[in-house]
Amino acid sequence: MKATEVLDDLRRRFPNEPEYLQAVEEVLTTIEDTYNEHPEFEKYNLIERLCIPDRIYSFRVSWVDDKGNVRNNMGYRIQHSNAIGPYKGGIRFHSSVNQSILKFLAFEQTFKNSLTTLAMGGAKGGSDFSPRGKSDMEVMRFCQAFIQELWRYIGADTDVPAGDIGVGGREVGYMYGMYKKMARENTGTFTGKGLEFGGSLIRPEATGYGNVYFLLNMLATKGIDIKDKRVAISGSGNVATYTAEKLLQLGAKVVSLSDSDGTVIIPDGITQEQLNFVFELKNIYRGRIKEFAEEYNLPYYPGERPWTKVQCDIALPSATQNELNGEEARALLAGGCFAVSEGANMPSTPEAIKEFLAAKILYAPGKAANAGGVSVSGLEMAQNSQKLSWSAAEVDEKLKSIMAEIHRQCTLFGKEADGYVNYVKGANVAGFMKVARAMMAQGIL
Ligand code: NDP
Ligand code: 2IT
Repeated sequence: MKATEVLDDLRRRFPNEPEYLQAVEEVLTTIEDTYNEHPEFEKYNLIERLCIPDRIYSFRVSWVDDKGNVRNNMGYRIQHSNAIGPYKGGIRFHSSVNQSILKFLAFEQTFKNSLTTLAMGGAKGGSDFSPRGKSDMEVMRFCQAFIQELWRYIGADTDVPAGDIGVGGREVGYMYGMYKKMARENTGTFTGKGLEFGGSLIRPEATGYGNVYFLLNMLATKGIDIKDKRVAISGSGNVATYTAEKLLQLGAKVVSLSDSDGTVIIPDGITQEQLNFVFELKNIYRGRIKEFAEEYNLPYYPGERPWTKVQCDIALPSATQNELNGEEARALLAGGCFAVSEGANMPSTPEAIKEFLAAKILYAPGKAANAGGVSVSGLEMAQNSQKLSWSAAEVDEKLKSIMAEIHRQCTLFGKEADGYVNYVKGANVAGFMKVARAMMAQGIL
């Protein structure tokens, strides 16, 4: 089948999975020319095999809350592709989680991991459990119940989960603890672990820092200095806060943060003291960004996203999928925004992407720009295998060179006749070709 025929077929078979179809459409429409140059791929029905996950585990997770009520959530693990290495990808805990969202994330992860230069296949898992408002004990009981079901399908050389929305160091610790107990092994299945039990330095920082490193690579192609640039960030979780930290170190001005309740604007740019407050608020007190706005008397917009609320040179969406639409993209462009680099997975809607590409600004899709997180996860796996731990400087150096290499691959496959680099096409073609070659070499599985 041709790439577009596969897409039509998937639309017919999975009509209730809009996020999955959105991610697949973006990839298939950009790799079509490359695919058509390889008739051998069609013979092996490679595209269809690459779009449909290898397998999906779904299960009920029952746990007891602090009041003694029995609660039930759904749990999932999508093992999308292990063509180039063990299944690898995060776990998301959020009330919105469903099979479509996890299928889109596992699909994206496969291409992202391919770009990292490391040997990792693609996977994603999660639950519609929301850690918001839950006590530590409730979170622990949930994580334990989730792993009692999942543990038999994962392992250091088969499938290695990590964090994502709603899953940070605390949740990984609880899950890894139960995994180790059930599996009777301590080989590092899970990345993002605590430093005391096999975690890697720089893993918490890696996605945010990596996105900034990718941005620096893009800016360098135009000779632009990041210093004093106004940067709008959405979200205030792991990715957003470490993005802000790196930007601050480089002298840029972070003019917004947000959460699912609203947006705070920091007109003159966040200070180190203010950022420390956000880190503590989010990681220790698990508070809301509104409390940060109140503490420093900053403008706060309930229910709003940053994009139309503040002028910026650069936008780094770092919260969730489809959080930046066509209208917001137009507003950003009208305000002079010249670079967008995605910390989140698929934050820009297809309409927003069209606007960015038509305006020929620097636009990096998540699968390239946010690959620093999973890259350092890969480095954590390498350290675990060696029973060694590397210094922060060593890991940071490797992260920088991986992001530079991803940028190089995007440029190689994404440069258009007029010199404009289409990073969407570049990332998709580069990610696809490696996985496709590995699949061809290994036969029909
Ligand atoms: P966190 O849970 O640490 O933070 C998520 C942030 O986004 C929070 O501020 C949260 O607000 C906000 N958010 C989540 N869902 C929504 C929603 N539906 N609407 C509006 N705001 C929302 O997650 P991460 O920082 O780890 O993840 C952020 C993004 O980055 C995700 O797209 C994730 O897939 C991606 N990513 C993460 C990596 C990692 O290493 N952690 C690696 C690569 C990509 P609230 O607290 O109110 O929910
Ligand atoms: O979307 C992502 O790349 C992640 N959530 C990180 C995955 C990982 O295995 O570190």
